[in-house]
Amino acid sequence: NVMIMDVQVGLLIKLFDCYDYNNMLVAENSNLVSKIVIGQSYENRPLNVLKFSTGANRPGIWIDTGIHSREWVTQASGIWFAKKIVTDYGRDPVLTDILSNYDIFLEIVTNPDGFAYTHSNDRMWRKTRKPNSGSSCVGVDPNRNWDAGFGGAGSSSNPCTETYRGPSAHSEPEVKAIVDFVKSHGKLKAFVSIHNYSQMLLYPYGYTSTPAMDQAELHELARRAVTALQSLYSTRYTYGSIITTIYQASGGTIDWTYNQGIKYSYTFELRDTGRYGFLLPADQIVPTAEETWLALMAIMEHTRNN
Ligand code: ING
Ligand code: ZN
Repeated sequence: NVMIMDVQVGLLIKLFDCYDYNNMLVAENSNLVSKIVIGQSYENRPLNVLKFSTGANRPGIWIDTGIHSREWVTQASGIWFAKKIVTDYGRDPVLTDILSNYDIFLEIVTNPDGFAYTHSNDRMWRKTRKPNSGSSCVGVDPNRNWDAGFGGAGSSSNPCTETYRGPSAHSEPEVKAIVDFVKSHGKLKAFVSIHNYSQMLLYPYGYTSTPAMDQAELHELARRAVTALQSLYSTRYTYGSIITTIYQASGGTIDWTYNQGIKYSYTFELRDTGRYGFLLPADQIVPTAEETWLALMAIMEHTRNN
C-alpha cells in the first residue's frame, strides 16, 4: 500500500522499485496523476515522468531527482514530493491554486541504469551506464552532457572520470529524452533539478561567469526559498550562481534549460555538508524532503505569480 511510505521512505526505496510506486500512485489518484514515458535508458528501462494535472494546455513546472544515481536522498525525496502533492491537493490552498494553473512534471528516477547499478554493484556510481568506445570505462556524467557550454572547463574529455561529458551534447538517451520533452512541451516556466550533497540552491550559470539576464530576480527568489527551507529545521543553505557558489561546470542541465527560456531554472544540493555525504542516514530522508518542499513551494508560487 502507498501508505507504507509515511512510515519509512528509506526502507521503501530499497524494498521496491519506483515504477511500482508510480503505478500505485496513478491508480489511486487518476483524477490528478498520470504517467508519461519520455524515452528509454541505454539499458532499455522506461524513463517515467509523473504528470500532476487538473486541466488541459497548462504551462508546466518540471522537477527531476536522481540524475546522479548515487544521490539517493533525492529519489527518496521525489517519492515524498509525489505523495505530498496528492495529499495536499484540495487541502493546501497555495498548492491547489498552483495546480489550477500549472501542470507539475516529476521524474524521480532520472538515471535508472545508474540507480540499478548503485543497488547491484557500486553504491557510489554517479554516471549513466553506456559503454564508451575505445575505453574500458563506462558511463557519462549526465550533468555535463547538455548543450550549454558543452566541452568547456569544468567537464572532462576522459571517459574514466566522474565528470566525463560524453562524445557529443545530448549523447545520453536519459538527457536526450528530457531535451525532447522540454522542446515539445514548449511551455515549461520552472525547471528544478535536484542533487545532493552541499546544502545549496543554485541558478545559472555554471559554464560562464557572465551573470544570467535574470540574476537579480533569481537571487532574490533563492534567498526567499532557502529562508523558507531553514524555517522548519534550521538547516542552512548557501545560494547563488553555480560558478560563484560551487564551482565551474559546463554542460549542466539548468544552464541549458535557462538558455531555452525557462527563467526559473534551479538546482538544489540537498543535505548534508559532508559528514555523511551520499550515505545520508535514513532518519534524515523525511526531514530533508519536508524542508526542501517548502523551498519548492516558494519557487512554484513565484512562478505562478510571474
Ligand atoms: N553536484 C553538481 C555536479 O554535477 C552542479 C553541481 C550543479 C554542477 C548544477 C552543474 C550544475 O557536479 C553534484 N553533487 O552532483
Ligand atoms: Zn549530482
